[in-house]
Amino acid sequence: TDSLVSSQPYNSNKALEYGHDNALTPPPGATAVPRSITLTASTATEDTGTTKTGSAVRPGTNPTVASLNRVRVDASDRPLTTNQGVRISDNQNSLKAGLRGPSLLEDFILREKITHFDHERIPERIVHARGSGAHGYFKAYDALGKYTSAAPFAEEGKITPVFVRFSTVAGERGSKDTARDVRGFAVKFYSDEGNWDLVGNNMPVFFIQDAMKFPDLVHAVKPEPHHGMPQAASAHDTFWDFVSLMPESTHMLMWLMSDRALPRSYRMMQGFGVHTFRLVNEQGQSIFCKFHWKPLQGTHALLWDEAVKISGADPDFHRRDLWEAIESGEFPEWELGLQLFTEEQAAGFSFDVLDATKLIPEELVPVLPVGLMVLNRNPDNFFAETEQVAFCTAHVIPGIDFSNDPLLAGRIHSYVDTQISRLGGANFHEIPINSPLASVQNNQRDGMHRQALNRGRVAYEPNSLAGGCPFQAGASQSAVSQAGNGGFMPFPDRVSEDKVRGKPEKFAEHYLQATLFFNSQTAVEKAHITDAFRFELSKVAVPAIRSRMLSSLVNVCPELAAEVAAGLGMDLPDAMPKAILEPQLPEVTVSAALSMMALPGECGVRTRQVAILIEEGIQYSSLLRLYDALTEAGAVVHFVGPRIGIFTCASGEKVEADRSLENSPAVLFDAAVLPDGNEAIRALATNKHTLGFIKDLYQHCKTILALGDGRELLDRAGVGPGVEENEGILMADNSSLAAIVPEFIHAVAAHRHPSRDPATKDPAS
Ligand code: HDE
Repeated sequence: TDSLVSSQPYNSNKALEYGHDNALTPPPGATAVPRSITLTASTATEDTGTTKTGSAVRPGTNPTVASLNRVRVDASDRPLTTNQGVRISDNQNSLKAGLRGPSLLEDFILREKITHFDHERIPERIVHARGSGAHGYFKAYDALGKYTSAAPFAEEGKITPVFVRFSTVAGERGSKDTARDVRGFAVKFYSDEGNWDLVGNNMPVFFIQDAMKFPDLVHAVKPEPHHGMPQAASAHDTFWDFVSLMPESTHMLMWLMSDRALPRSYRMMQGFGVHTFRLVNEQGQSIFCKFHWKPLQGTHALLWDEAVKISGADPDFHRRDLWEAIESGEFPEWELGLQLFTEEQAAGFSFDVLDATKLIPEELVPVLPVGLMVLNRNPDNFFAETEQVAFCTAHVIPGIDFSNDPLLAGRIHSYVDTQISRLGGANFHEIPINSPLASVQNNQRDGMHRQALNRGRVAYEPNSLAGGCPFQAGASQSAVSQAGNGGFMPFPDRVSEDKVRGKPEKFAEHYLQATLFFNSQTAVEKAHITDAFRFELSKVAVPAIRSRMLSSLVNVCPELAAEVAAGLGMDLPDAMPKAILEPQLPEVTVSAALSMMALPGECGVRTRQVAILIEEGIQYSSLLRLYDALTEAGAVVHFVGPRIGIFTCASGEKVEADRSLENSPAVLFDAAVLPDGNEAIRALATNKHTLGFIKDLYQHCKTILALGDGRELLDRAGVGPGVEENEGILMADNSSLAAIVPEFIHAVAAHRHPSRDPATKDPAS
């Protein structure tokens, strides 16, 4: 039949599923759909299925949708075939000589299936193996031609499609999302002048100053090679041995021990290009630049105890969060900002801008907002897109150039190189997720898995047989070339120095910015940093390593070092000798932007997960009111029962629990409501999970609203008499409910209530 011999190898229906190819922004109203993935209390009946998440929302699309069409597969109404397109009659039984006889070697169908399966895996990334990705777009606020000729900034309002991958660093591909770790923040811009990859992290500095040390760093943090432990954790001897011997890592260690290493969501972290880059304009003038991504969702973190428990309850916590937000139309957004500064300014700074262990305080060079990135489409296929995407710092476009940061130099080599073995050869740029939207024509040929059909007999330049094509584009900054049509020209940075192995003088100062970072934190953030050092070092078996690290911390802040030492039951050692005794004085000693509290976000309770506990006999009307108010505000409400399924309220209505206390512990929620209803509360109190659930919410400083009898659960959970005096613990009965709802929503939007944080009260907690 026609459908079996279709001339269209790709998914011809898929385009409809994704809307118009030229629809670059989400359809109107798409971002305003409440994320209800549960049955609404008002419509609950036994036979109603759950509403599909975000079913009302069509993911927004961009030109990458069309470019990927050629490889989209549509199996609907089509038969199973082999890879050669031969229809398969029986996918259950191998070919045998008789029903009980031997299987036959000629069974090419079985052999093809098993052989393909045998080769299904590719090597995981050396670092950043665990990650999640999404499509979206970048929109420039203004034309930036004054600073750069880079295509994404060419015009006000210009839209460039992007693919972004977030990741942890140390863990293997299947490791938990909530490890204490740096997070990767890699953005591929499919610009019309070629692909530009901005491969950054969620912290603005790095452990080391020179690429020469990267393999050592990674060998130290990865599972120890003799026994392969621990997975996705820096809390072990080899890591702390290495970093305590490398004082240049101290500043980054402060970030790693801070709450930045435990993001609540990939959507709630900043991104940084880390290195100093160069922008170059059409006239060939250059300015130094640092890239910043600021999440409009704000910066929020997990507590360590939460992170530990989530890693058991939902190891895919961040992957799920990103996927569900995008599916539901809650498209995460980041503002791109630039710190721009001249070489002359840089020369005057107390630190070296080529040193990736240093940041430039925003008080010294402000961040100029230049555009907005929106992630609005989940991948079709995890492997084909998120796993095969190849980010390379070498992928720059005219207008973007490198500085001489020696760490960046190593990266320019490493990323292309690693893809060659990871993705099986030099043609990884042809994998659909990696191929540019800009056209590609050159004389590179052949290699494993080549897809392009280069035509004709000419594969060299210069040539006359192909009319000299493809021809050199010339220099974009040259007066003779037409503006914008020239090729990539490196900035002609003058070099006249001896060839040496060494470091510039200012690289030797290792502590001032670690101190700046610590002094810029709020009390509770400081307490968490202290706790994190204590925890990590308590896992280090060799006392000399602990002691060496403490001696380094003395140089950052003697009080911090003393608290950590006390927590380890150790004496405080003398300060580690410094490499530079009289460093230049820092320009800035406190920088508000370094605290996570500086970016609370603009999203209120949108996408916040709120649990409403239910049982047989709960009081219905108050729940309904809360449910409606919360979903209206964009929160995701879950009814959590002692089991999943339908429960009957005191007044006869039915409510369905989509989660249970057993399958969804408190750490998976941002806030909870304890229901009203005498009998229900008595039953809930006897459930073995309820009181632990409430204790965790309380300990983790989350918002709790107790309705009527529900407050008895707080007493039973032993969260303390006078608990209602605490921030974020709210009580209401029927008459006061209307007044308390906005207060509750406000409290949930605050993320958590640090004044309740035990870390600030008891350092050894
Ligand atoms: Fe990477 N890094 N890195 N890195 N890195 C990789 O490339 C490397 C560094 C970062 O989602 C690898 O494709 C060297 C800094 C991210 O696919 C590898 C050095 C920063 C990702 C590699 C660094 C990063 C990687 C492994 C020091 C923040 C994941 C797989 C000279 C600015 C990208 C791969 C993704 C991945 C090398 C240091 C960020 C081995 C040699 C600094 C976000 O090539």
